[in-house]
Amino acid sequence: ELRLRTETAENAGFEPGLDEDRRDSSAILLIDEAPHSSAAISAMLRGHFSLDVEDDPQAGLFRAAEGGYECVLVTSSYATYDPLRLCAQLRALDRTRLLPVMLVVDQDEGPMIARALELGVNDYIVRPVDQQELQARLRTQLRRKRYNDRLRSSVSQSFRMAVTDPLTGLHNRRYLDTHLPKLLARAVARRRPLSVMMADIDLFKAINDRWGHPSGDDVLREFADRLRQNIRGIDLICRFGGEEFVVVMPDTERDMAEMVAERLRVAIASEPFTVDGGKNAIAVTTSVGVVGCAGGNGDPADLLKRADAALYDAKSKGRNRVVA
Ligand code: GH3
Ligand code: MG
Ligand code: MG
Ligand code: MG
Repeated sequence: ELRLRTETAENAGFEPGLDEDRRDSSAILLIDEAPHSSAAISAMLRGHFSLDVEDDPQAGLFRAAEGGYECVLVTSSYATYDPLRLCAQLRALDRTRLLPVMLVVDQDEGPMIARALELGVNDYIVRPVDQQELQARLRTQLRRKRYNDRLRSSVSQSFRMAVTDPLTGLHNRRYLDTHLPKLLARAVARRRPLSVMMADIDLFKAINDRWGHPSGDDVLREFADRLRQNIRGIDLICRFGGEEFVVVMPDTERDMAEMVAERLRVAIASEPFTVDGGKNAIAVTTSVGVVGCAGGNGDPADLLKRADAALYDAKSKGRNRVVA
């Protein structure tokens, strides 16, 4: 459902031929070793695109990798270098993998074209180069890149949204479900400790009942902030359920996790939560269950079950406490 919506929105923005006049400010890098050839191609593009020329292939590769270009134009007029090798390198580097690459070939270089396309070169043009054709082919590559860039950023935004809890900005349970198994497997494989803490706000239903649901939401947001402030950056924090939070702490012995949990408990209980834009202050406490996985058991479900049991223990012992 998410994906469909994304594609529809993006397709709406992709209108070939409608989105530009004849000038395009996109930066193009021309890599061409032969002065006569690069001068001729430059003349066809100057004033229409923002063009940089590089005569050394290796330097050209570095420049492309430095970023800022929307397309790379490679010519086959090399005396000292295999243009296909350059194209292959442009495809192999992370920084240039997604850059459109266009190849300019001589008329008798037909066999090179198939190999170039197989390498992932996006398009080619055969000499003698026609100015209109070159510009049109470039524009197509630039348009396609813009479209792909937009799509990619919206896909990664959709992905972020899918694993983020909108109320608190913390990771959600879906994120935990995919990452806890990985973290746990890594801990077991490296024989490193890993601890999990499960925190649940005490008598939260009463807070909602007394102060209203929006104030309850304020409490949840503030709780999430205090969690972030008291947990290391490398720990995974997630809103597990309504007023229940799970923290996964890699490389952390249970004793250490218990201290972190106690620090959190105090950070919650010691300072009332302000809600309704500062109008009301609410005393909040939390109960916390802490478990460790000392080597051995790599079952995430079991770890969460034990954390839940410890939390239940903390509740039944009177709340506002940590059970490890
Ligand atoms: P305990 O100390 O045993 O945990 O008691 P409790 O009242 O906190 O536990 P219970 O599970 O009975 O109540 C949790 C409440 O959290 C009930 C539910 O309406 C509320 N809740 C769940 N999600 C949200 C939310 O997003 N916003 C608000 N305001 N309330 C929520
Ligand atoms: Mg409950
Ligand atoms: Mg609760
Ligand atoms: Mg609960």
